[in-house]
Amino acid sequence: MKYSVSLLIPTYNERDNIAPLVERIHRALPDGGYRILFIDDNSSDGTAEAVEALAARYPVEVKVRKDKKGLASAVVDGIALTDSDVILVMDADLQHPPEVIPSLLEAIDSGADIAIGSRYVPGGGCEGWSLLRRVISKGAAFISHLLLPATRGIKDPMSGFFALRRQVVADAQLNPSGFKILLEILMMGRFDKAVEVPFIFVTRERGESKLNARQQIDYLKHIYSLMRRTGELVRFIKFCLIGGSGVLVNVGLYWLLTRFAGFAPLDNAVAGDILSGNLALSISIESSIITNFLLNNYFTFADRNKRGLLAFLGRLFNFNLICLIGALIQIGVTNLLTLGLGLYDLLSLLIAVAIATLWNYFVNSWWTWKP
Ligand SMILES: Nc1nc2c(ncn2[C@@H]2O[C@H](COP(=O)(O)OP(=O)(O)OP(=O)(O)O)[C@@H](O)[C@H]2O)c(=O)[nH]1
Ligand SMILES: [Mg+2]
Repeated sequence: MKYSVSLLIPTYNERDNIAPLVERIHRALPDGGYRILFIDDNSSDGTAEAVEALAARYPVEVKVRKDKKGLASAVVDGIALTDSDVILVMDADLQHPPEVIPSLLEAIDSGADIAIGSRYVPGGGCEGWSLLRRVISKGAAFISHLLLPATRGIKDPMSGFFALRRQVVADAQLNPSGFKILLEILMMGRFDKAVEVPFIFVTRERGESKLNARQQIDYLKHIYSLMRRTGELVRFIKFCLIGGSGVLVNVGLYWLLTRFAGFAPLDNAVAGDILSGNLALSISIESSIITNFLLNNYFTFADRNKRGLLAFLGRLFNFNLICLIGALIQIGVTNLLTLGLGLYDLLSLLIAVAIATLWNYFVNSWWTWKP
């Protein structure tokens, strides 16, 4: 029998939450048409038995996995074990209010491929979070926006409360680690329209949180893995290699101009020659910016290369501006580290180059070559 929506709920030691959760879902979806699949990682507190005790009265079942493979992988297994057209994922601990489920399903009905329960759109929020947890959560979303450009349009890519059409993940190679299954789906799935539906992430009343410092590390590993699998890491490496090629253009052209083209080298300049040497320097710097721009435009960001002369010139202008600011950052950091902190000058310069490269890459990727 086919149900129109499968609710996938990963559990680990959530016994006392099961009955209140199922009852609230039942009240939120009075017309039925859903089935709940709990994916339990062999909880020791009798979570699976609590689900089975409800099976006579509600459309629930539980799949118990022998090993504790984690929340995100539980959802992937749940997707494979169901066949409904619509899938909804939520936590078991009632932090995701079941009363929001109809709004998520309505969004899907109205044409969204993914409907995300979002804490970061107007009307959404987190109840009782410490400042530290807020900062960590916002910081995590920022890291995702920075490193995984496809998540930029979504304010809460870390949410664990969402609904989607099965076709979004039908051909996707999902291989998540840790907690953030939505991130995996946003990056690896196929969809046109994702919408965010506000909800308040309430405090857990029963059972214990499984969130700990290890999850933060796992999160970073997951981001890195997604960067690798979606080509974002290769993009960054290309950008760095092109940056290196720019140094060659810069130095090489200065050498050509001052040794063979009549410009005066700066090292043995007499008063009037300083201008000539600096002109050679400026020409070589700008030339390297232009070659870097062209290579990045047709190589690193070929997929974001909007057509048209005006757009091209706009990008060239942005790139110049960002590189100029990058150069100022480099000067500032080198001075700060050497004069302020007494660091060896070449080491300061190396650190400054790394910081300026990150600046150049991320601002250009965010602005010049907008996805
Ligand atoms: N199957 C499975 N489920 C898990 C695992 N870890 C956590 N869960 C479930 O995933 C959901 C979210 O876990 P929580 O510990 O509540 O994490 P959180 O909501 O981000 O953090 P808190 O706000 O502190 O509760 C809950 O339903 C957990 O029972 C796991 O290793 N395997
Ligand atoms: Mg929780």
